[in-house]
Amino acid sequence: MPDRTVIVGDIHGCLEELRALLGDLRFESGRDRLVSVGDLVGKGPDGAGVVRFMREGGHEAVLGNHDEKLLRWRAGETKKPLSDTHAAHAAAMTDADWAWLEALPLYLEIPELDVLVVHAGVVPGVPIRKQRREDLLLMRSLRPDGTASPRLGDGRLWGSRYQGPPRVVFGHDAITGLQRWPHAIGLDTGCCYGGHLSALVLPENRVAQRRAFATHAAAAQGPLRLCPKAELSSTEPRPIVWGRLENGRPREVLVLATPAGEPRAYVNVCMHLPVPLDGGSRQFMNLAKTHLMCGTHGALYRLEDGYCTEGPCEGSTLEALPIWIDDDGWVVLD
Ligand code: FES
Ligand SMILES: [Mn+2]
Repeated sequence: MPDRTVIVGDIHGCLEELRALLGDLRFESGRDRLVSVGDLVGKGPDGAGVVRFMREGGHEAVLGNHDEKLLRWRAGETKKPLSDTHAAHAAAMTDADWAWLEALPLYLEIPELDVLVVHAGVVPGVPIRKQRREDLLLMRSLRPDGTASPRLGDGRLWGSRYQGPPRVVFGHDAITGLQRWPHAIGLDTGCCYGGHLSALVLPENRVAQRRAFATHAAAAQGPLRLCPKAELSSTEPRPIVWGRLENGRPREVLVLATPAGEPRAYVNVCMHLPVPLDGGSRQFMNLAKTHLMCGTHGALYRLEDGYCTEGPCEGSTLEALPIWIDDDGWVVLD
């Protein structure tokens, strides 16, 4: 049995912070055991370096949703293009790194400490072998009916309802941050966003933290699951506040369907002057409902591609955000 087991929260490519944290702890390979809650890659500077560090050190991890995203992309299971950081991490990985990532389990039991490690969470009362894969990878809260939701605000944080045993150690929720529940502890403290890298040190049962050396990723949220595709309309764009504009102000996104039924998401800022298309009126389209329209000087934008066909900014294009349909038919904004 190792002297200490160190379970570290979402690393997201923050290799330098990981090294520093282990240095603070005087971590010794061979004597101590290092386990990651997953999400080794994406967002931060060096996901491939983190994978290599874990692999070469003989350390352990469970699979996170961002790790899975790379694997699915590599296997050709998703049409959605990778973000720039994910693509850079994927490009820097060796065959040995891929093989190691592919072999990661969805959960890790450490019976001698009465601990279960998962990436996102578990549904209380359901044995670990019966948990759904997507819940283990994505859940954050429990709806009133007890089912898992990947979102915050759909109900209670799942850890608040979990009775144990075993004690569950998890990550995935940088928005909530450090979570200490009687039988669960959440360790994602947003290192890649300029927060902290956190680790639970057992059996001491203390949390060690290292402040991020930099803000590596924009403080955007993870993917936002919006609604079933069928609920999108080509005549009534749905305004959603999501993320921030470059000037730090909240960003509004108009989500709609093209006449052919394809989902699109455009930032609600005119290409002529930086004002919202509707100018506060909540009328985003022309009267004929064929185009998005800027109410200030009447610029018309095509639904298909955001291209301005008429008006002072003719020839420019609305800023589009990546959007795709999840396996369950939901529209996801990334
Ligand atoms: S500000 Fe939108 S068309 Fe002029
Ligand atoms: Mn995650």
